[in-house]
Formats: sequence, C-alpha cells, structure tokens
Amino acid sequence: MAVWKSIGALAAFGAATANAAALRPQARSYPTLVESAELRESIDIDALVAKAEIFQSFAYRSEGKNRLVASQGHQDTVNYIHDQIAAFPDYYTVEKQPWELLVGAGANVTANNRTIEGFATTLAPAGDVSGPLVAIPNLACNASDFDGIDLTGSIALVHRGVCESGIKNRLAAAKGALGVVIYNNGEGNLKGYSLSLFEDPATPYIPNAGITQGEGEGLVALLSIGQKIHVNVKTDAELKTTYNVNAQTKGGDQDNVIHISGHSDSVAAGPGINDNGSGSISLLEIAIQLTNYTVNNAVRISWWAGEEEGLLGATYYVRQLNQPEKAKIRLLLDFDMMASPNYAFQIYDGDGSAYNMTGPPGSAEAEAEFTNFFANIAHVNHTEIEFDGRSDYGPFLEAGIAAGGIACGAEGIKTEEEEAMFGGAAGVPYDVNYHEDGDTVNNLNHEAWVMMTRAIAHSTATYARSFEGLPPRNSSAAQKRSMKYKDMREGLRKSKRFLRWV
Ligand SMILES: *[C@@H]1O[C@H](CO)[C@@H](O)[C@H](O)[C@H]1NC(C)=O
Ligand SMILES: *[C@@H]1O[C@H](CO)[C@@H](O)[C@H](O)[C@H]1NC(C)=O
Ligand SMILES: *[C@@H]1O[C@H](CO)[C@@H](O)[C@H](O)[C@H]1NC(C)=O
Ligand SMILES: *[C@@H]1O[C@H](CO)[C@@H](O)[C@H](O)[C@H]1NC(C)=O
Ligand SMILES: *[C@@H]1O[C@H](CO)[C@@H](O)[C@H](O)[C@H]1NC(C)=O
Ligand SMILES: *[C@@H]1O[C@H](CO)[C@@H](O)[C@H](O)[C@H]1NC(C)=O
Ligand SMILES: *[C@@H]1O[C@H](CO)[C@@H](O)[C@H](O)[C@H]1NC(C)=O
Ligand SMILES: CC(=O)N[C@H]1CO[C@H](CO)[C@@H](O)[C@@H]1O
Ligand SMILES: [Zn+2]
Repeated sequence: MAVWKSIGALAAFGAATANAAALRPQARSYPTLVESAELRESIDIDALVAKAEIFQSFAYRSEGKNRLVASQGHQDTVNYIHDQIAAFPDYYTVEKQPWELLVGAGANVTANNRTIEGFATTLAPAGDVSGPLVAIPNLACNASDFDGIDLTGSIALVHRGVCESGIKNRLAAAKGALGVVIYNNGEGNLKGYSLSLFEDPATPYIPNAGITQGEGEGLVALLSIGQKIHVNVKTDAELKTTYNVNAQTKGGDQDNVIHISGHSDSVAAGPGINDNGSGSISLLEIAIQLTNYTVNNAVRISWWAGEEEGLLGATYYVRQLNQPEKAKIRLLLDFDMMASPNYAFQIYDGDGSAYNMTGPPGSAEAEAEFTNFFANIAHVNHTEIEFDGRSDYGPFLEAGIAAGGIACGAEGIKTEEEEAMFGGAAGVPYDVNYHEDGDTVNNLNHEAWVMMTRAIAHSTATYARSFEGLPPRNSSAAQKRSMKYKDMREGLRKSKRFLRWV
C-alpha cells in the first residue's frame, strides 16, 4: 500500500518518475492528481461492508447494543475512525476534538405517589424536585403559550414536538418551574431523548424527564377535570466527554477547503448501521482511497458526535471557528443514511427550485454537481429533498457556509412516482428500520450504498481539483443568507415534517 511521505517529497517524486511512468501506462506508480472516475472506481462494496461489520460489532458489545453518543460502542467507533486515518501520518493531520455533554442517566417520576416510567433527558441536569403538576397548552415553544400561568414551585407538563425540547425547558424555567415532564407525541419510548440545544448559561436548564404519550394524555385528562397532582422528578446525569474526529489532507491549498462530513453516533434503539454508520463508512473509505492521489484544494473530513442529540458535535465545531477559519471552508457536504433498503437518490435542494429554501451562495452549485453525477455520469434518476437543516449541515448554513449533500431516505414513505424511478415498494418507508434495532448490516442496500459513495467520491474529487464554478466567498451575502435561514427555520418549526424529530 502506498503511503506517500510528504507533499513536497511527493511532488518531486511525481516529476522525476513521470517520464518513466509514461512508458508503462498500466502501472500508476506515482501519485497523480485526484480524478472523479478513478476515485469512484476505487469504491468497493466488500470494503464498505467489512467496515459496517466492525461498526456493528462495536454496537453489539456495548451495554445498550448501540453506538449512542459517548457510550462504549460510540467511543470504539471514534477510536477506530481516528486510527484508520492516523495510519496515513504523511497524508493527513487528524485530531479527536473533545467536547462535553450531560448524558441522562436515569429518571424516576411519581404522580400522587404512583410510579410512572420516566426517561432520562440528555443535556438536562440531575435533580430531585417536587411540586404540583401544571399542563402547558399548545406546544410550549412560544413564550405566549405560558401567558397567565404561574409555574413558581411547580412541575410543567409539556407535549413533545415542533421545537427543540430545550426551548420548552427554558421557557418553563423562566416562569419559575422547578422541573419539566415531557410526554411523547407518538408511540414508543423516549430512550436517549435530548433537549437538542446546548444549555445557554444565561438560562440554565431545570431537571427534565420524558414519559410516554399514554401517561402524558392521562395526566392531562386528570388535570383538566380539576384533579390536583403532586409530582416528584428525580434525575441523574453524567458529564461525559465525546469527540468529533477531524482530518485534513496535508496537501492542497489549506485556505480553500472542501469539507465532507457524516456522524459517528447512533440512536439508543439500535446499532445505527444505515443511520448513519453508512455515511461515516463511505467517508472513511473515500479518505483511505484518496491517499493514492494529490489534491489542489485541501480536503477536510469530519465525523461528528452527538448528531442524534441535536446536531451537537457540528454545532460545537462551527461555534469554535473564528471568521477567518469559517471563510476557509468553501463548501460543506454532509452524508447520512447512504444505504436505505427502499431507497431513493435524494439531493438536498440547495437552489430552492423544489422547496423554496436556498442555501448560502455555492449551495445551488453543489446541488447541480450532484445532479450532474446522477443524470450524466451514473444515468440514474434522482429527487430533491428539503434543505431544512435536519442534519449536521444545519449549523454550517446558519454560519453562512455553502452546503449540500445527498441521502437515501429515512422514515418518509416512498411514492408511486418514486417506485417507478427507483424500484422498491411504494407506500413503504425508505428505511423501515430507521431508529430501530433492525438498522443492521443485513438491512443495507448494497446497490444504493455503492452509488451514493461514488456520488460522494465524485464531488470530493471534483472540488479537490478545483472550485471553479463555485461563486467566490462573499461574507456580506453569507450574513444576509444566514439571517434569512434563521427566519425560515422558524417557519419550518410549524411544518409537520419537523414534528417527530425534536
Ligand atoms: C491505491 O492504489 C493501489 C494500486 O491501484 C491499490 O492497490 C490500493 O488499494 C489503493 N488504495 C490504497 C489506500 O492504497
Ligand atoms: C404520598 O405518600 C406520602 C408518604 O407516604 C404521604 O404522606 C402523602 O400523603 C402521599 N400523597 C398522596 C397524594 O397520596
Ligand atoms: C408566538 O406567539 C406570538 C403571539 O401569539 C406570535 O405572533 C408568534 O408568531 C408566535 N411564534 C411562534 C414561533 O410560533
Ligand atoms: C430510581 O429508582 C431506582 C429504584 O429505586 C433507583 O435505583 C435509582 O437510583 C433511582 N434513580 C434516580 C435518578 O433517582
Ligand atoms: C419563497 O419564499 C419567499 C420567502 O423566503 C417568499 O417571499 C416567496 O413567496 C416564496 N415563493 C414561493 C413560490 O413559495
Ligand atoms: C427513471 O424513471 C422513469 C420513470 O419516471 C423510469 O421509466 C426509468 O426507467 C427510470 N430510469 C432508471 C435508469 O431507473
Ligand atoms: C456580496 O453580496 C452582497 C449582498 O448580497 C452584494 O451586494 C455584493 O455585490 C456582493 N459582492 C460581490 C463581490 O459579489
Ligand atoms: C439525511 C438523513 O436522513 N439523516 C439522518 C441521520 O440521522 C439523524 C438522526 O437520526 C436523522 O435525523 C437524519 O435525518
Ligand atoms: Zn433544486
């Protein structure tokens, strides 16, 4: 296997052997500039699946059989990715970037001395609080939902959905509540549930526990007929350190960076091999294959932690970048769920042609490049999906950084039109195992995974060669765009699609 010494040595080596190599066109024995077709062809399903098996083994030997952020299964994943990249010390710099989060470690809830199954909430503090239960109308996303309600010394009962639970918790705390009980807005439990927004030190969080929809609706019914309910909420939380893995080629223009990313953690329910192990693995495989080539622009690759808890790793990362560092990132491409069993080839609608939400300048061009890949190179159909910030590219959009990406589909239902375009089955979710214990190696679609990984390889190679066609950086336009984006997120909070996420 070729491990090139340093970029300086590498360029000299290339020049010295170029003539000799030209005589032996079969043997590519010197480093060449990366090229889409070659990098694409280096993608091999066996190499991808072998890594998926490794990720799954990390999950299965972990206590919760998952790769939940900061768990053993996740830590093993982070170390594995880091070590794979560190095996190319002359090609990449690589770091494990630490950050901390409070992971929920238990929640006991009683109502009038009856024990209710409680779910710990990540990012919320430990505590032992009691008081009368008060139900908050609407979805408790807006200060006006709390108008005329005095929560002093009380426990607030709120419904999940529409906005991050961190907003609900803060608003309740501001009205004097001692704790919050959130009830689910669908079937199932709230294992691994998160407040989804880092704590704002100015408005600290109060203890928070989740309960099922059935329990929540029962309590609301009792309160509505005037029954008094005294609630006790006991929560435990552990401060844990987790890591983003960030790698960057030593070669290429360090001031003009193509940044590709995915997330390394899973939800609590399962090993998370499609969501989003598949994206992480695609990136790892591309990072390894890239070491055979030189690049004109630096390639940065990040594996975020804590995506499932509210895009936390990416949020942390963007927050700690100063403006000149942000400006070096010409484009961020994010990849999640690359191997859904009932897939569609979906491109984020960066130009707003389908969903009327555009990204910062450069996002439209990124969409066009993926369209070019599917339509003109792979000759397959594609669809567009809302550029809604629902995955790790969200914090980059808010910082005015151009972004794009592709996906294969999560819990959404395949339409008749899409069945005609991609095969599979209409009326069935793209990934029936989304956030379930069935999200395993056996349920990956190999054809989709190779296609998606090749799409990533194409865009990586294209931008590693040149940013031609991408508009120049314009920080004033970026600022304007990021303000507009924040407004649109507000509008989106009201849309149905957001409801089950937060
Ligand atoms: C690099 O290229 C060689 C020769 O084509 C190939 O055997 C190898 O698998 C490639 N990848 C890496 C990471 O060396
Ligand atoms: C709960 O239990 C405590 C101690 O056993 C008792 O004093 C209290 O009256 C009970 N509260 C209700 C609402 O039953
Ligand atoms: C909050 O409520 C106010 C007053 O009813 C309303 O104008 C505003 O649009 C609401 N904001 C959100 C995010 O729902
Ligand atoms: C919840 O109750 C169980 C059983 O009594 C106890 O072991 C656990 O420590 C309690 N957790 C909290 C957060 O109070
Ligand atoms: C697109 O969104 C803008 C606001 O961002 C709005 O003014 C315009 O009417 C929308 N266009 C369509 C076709 O929905
Ligand atoms: C693309 O979709 C159309 C239906 O819209 C279908 O007839 C065609 O076979 C699809 N092409 C490929 C390559 O799957
Ligand atoms: C940068 O963006 C601003 C605001 O959209 C625009 O007025 C200005 O002409 C742009 N500058 C360049 C150099 O493109
Ligand atoms: C593109 C995509 O579907 N990504 C998913 C990765 O995982 C997170 C958390 O489960 C989902 O919210 C994203 O939708
Ligand atoms: Zn579009």
